[in-house]
Amino acid sequence: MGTGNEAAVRLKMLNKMILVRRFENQITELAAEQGRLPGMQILATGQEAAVGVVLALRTEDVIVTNHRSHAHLLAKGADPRALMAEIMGKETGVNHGKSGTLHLIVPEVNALMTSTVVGASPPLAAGAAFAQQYTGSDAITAVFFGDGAAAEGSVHEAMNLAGVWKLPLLFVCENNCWAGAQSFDVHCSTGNIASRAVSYGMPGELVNGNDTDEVYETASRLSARCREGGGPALMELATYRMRGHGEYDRQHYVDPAEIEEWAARDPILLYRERLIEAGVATAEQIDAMDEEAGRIVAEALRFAEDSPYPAPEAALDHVWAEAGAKIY
Ligand SMILES: Cc1ncc(C[n+]2csc(CCOP(=O)(O)OP(=O)(O)O)c2C)c(N)n1
Ligand SMILES: [Mg+2]
Repeated sequence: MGTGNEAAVRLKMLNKMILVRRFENQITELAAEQGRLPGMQILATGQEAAVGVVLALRTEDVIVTNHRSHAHLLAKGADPRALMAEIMGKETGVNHGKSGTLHLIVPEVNALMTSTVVGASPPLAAGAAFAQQYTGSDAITAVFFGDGAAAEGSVHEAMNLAGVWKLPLLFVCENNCWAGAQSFDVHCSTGNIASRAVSYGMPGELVNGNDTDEVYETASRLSARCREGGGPALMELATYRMRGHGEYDRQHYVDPAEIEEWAARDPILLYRERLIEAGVATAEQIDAMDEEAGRIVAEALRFAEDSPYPAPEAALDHVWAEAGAKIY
């Protein structure tokens, strides 16, 4: 897979994945220190190949995501400085410090909503896709949710509605083998999520979620179908949550051999090797890319740390939108 993808796109995907890993490693470090970050820190370490979905989209396309959102948002073009500031609850953050780490919204890049309510993102995304269909827009919506979320009634309702109304909506289930401390086989009777698509009259594809090219190619194909009026589609990324549910979680319930096995399938290492082998980049060029990502993250941290907290009197600003206001 993957040889058909253009070199520029492949380099961009690797670049984004490296930035996401650097960004989240920084959060891991801060989360281990007392009092540095407010709230629960939830990371997508090991799931970075999901950037392939976002890079298959267009700028005007909308994404709706969940609590494990950093890869999606950075890939869509969110500014790492404003994202880090928001995670720290600062005034210069993407939501002026009001959303904190779990409800990040970045309207400038059409990242409409991050919902930490498990299973809430797909119905919200159905609304966005309906708006796109209703206004005759060319844009589509992609929604990210977990394997655990797939068991929620709201997700089935959103899929059914999208199927009935043929909404331009790409459902992206990141099956990372765990939902909190519950393993996939405990909450899913069918062995995979993708096969449920047939119940809603849409295509469903199970892809290797650690293979960036495969993720990108499938997302490109399915999103084109959504855009051409073919209705919704579902893709399931078979991947792995390399860290605990949140940074507080020591994964005492996980067999260490399982983590080791998936570490050997690290999407960034695999993609790095593949691009070197294909002559798309040299090891030195990729190392330079990594160093640059380190600088971007260090600058984001400096910016966030130097920023003030919001003034108490600003607490009610930006809470309501005027009726009829365009919010994305
Ligand atoms: C409606 C609801 N129920 C429970 C929770 C608590 N909770 C937060 S994340 C999570 C697990 C979600 O698992 P999954 O959808 O697989 O996403 P992952 O964390 O693996 O990315 C749970 C149970 C919640 N936030 N919202
Ligand atoms: Mg999960």
